[in-house]
Amino acid sequence: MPLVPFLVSSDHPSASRLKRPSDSEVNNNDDMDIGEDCEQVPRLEVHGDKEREPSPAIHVYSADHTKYYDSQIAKDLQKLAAHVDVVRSKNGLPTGRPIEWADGMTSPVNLLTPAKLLNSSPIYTLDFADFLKTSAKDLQDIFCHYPAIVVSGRPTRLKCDLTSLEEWGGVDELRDMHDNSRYDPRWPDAVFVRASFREFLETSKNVNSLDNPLSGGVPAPIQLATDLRAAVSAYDGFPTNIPVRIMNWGLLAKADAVHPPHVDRPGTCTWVAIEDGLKKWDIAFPPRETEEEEIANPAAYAGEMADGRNYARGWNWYSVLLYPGSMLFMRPGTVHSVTTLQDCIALGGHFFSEPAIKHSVYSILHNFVGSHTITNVLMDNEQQMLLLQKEGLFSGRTRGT
Ligand SMILES: O=C(O)CCC(=O)C(=O)O
Ligand SMILES: [Fe+2]
Repeated sequence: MPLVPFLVSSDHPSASRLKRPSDSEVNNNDDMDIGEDCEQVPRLEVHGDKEREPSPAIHVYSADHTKYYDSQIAKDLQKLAAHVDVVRSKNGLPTGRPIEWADGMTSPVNLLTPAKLLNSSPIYTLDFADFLKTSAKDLQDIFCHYPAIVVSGRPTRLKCDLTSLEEWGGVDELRDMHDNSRYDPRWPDAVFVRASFREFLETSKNVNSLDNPLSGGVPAPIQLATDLRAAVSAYDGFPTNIPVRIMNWGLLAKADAVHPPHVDRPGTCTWVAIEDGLKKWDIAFPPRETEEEEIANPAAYAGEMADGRNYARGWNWYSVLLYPGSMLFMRPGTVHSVTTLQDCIALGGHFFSEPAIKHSVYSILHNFVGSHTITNVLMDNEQQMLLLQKEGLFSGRTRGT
């Protein structure tokens, strides 16, 4: 699932922390009367106001600076936008509204002269055709140097509609979702509702549906996912008793859904690919000069990160516009927050990657130290799997050639 630690309405910046059962807890509770448990979670009231105040526009550029979108976004994101602008200015990148954007536009515009990112950018960008041509070894080398990679131009197929959602399972089946219009700071669980995909499409409320399991048909890109490479039979001699679990999910979110700062499932890299709609993906990186100390320090992944976005620690935030065809990779433990700008359907998942294994280890450590602060996911199957894979990963046999 997509490790969705905290959920909060766009109107309420201080995150309500929602604890969810980890996969292992769910598995261990097979005998539980699930029906009874679920009755406590109310049904989504499909019709109702979005309860959102308009606020000034935020300027969002795609990672490769070829696209721009101007969004009216919740007030609590203004401070983040100001920090993003400071980082952009420091890197010699444009801020504010480009001449290509006119009032009333509703889709991203292409920028005529995209600015070049400096080499010091933590985000590497390339287009899908180049991504396919790049060898696994070269991509893994890129992942060694860049904590985030954004690919653009990946072909898409799904739409935010019933036909596409039928591929994800019963459209009338009830699922856990978050109705952010129910946000109540005194009762963080108030946002949990049960709703079907059909109701999700019908409602105009600010709803986020994050844990939609996908079959194994959408694997993590194998160039970077050395855990999957390890499983490929072509790797003769790779111990067959090493478990590899497919960790894929689908994201479905209404415009204005905000997901505050968090890190994903301990130890895993994340990939996400937008099929339809728009997301502003905010990513935080420690300053280059203190990077090694920061990523090793559990304090940088605790309350200060969740509540203060580590501004006080000098972390740099980048906002990236993800649009249909965008595909993002993040190393384990990458701090991010997400705002859905237009109703969105996306695919994604987790994987382990040998070039980022140091970050897996740090991420597991931070989650162990701050397990109830920064993520809701307990040490579980994935960590056990990682330890079991360790021998194979370090043998070098999984590294791309
Ligand atoms: O799309 C979202 O709102 C959040 C996605 C994400 O970061 C996650 O599920 O972990
Ligand atoms: Fe996440």
